[in-house]
Amino acid sequence: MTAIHCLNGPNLNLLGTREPGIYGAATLADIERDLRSRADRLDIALTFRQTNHEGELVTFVQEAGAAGAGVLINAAAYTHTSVALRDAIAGTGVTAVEIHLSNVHAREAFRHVSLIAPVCAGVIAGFGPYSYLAGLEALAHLLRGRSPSAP
Ligand code: CA2
Repeated sequence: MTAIHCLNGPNLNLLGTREPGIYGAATLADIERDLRSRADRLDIALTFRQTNHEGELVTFVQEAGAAGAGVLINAAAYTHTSVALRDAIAGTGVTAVEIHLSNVHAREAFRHVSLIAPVCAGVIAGFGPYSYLAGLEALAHLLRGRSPSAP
């Protein structure tokens, strides 16, 4: 069975409580529920996690690698700053898709830079919670294409 770990970085636990103009009204629990339902339909084993700590996010990536799972990641602010996260994705060899709720390229210049994009298979940004669903579909497509049991 295809396994995907959806990893969420700092402050995403606040979704739906503040800044609805940028991030919308959905909470992270709403996003998890919809993602889980899509994952069930696609026969994907989904693990969903959030942390406010950089080192813990690194550990989550390592755990996904050890489990042979793909990584769907909204690293939030660590996207733009974390060499450790980039090294974890590259070093574990996980297949990762970077996602963002907002269109980071239409925002401040510091959000235009992603340290993890070069070590991810692709990036989806700007579609609100739908970025998670699109990212799941794209990652499943990649993982199944690379699996010996894929049709
Ligand atoms: O658009 C995205 O998904 C981001 O990853 C969200 C991050 C931001 O640093 C990235 O540049 C783009 C911020 C997540 C913080 O979310 C909050 C939600 C409600 C209230 C405050 C922060």
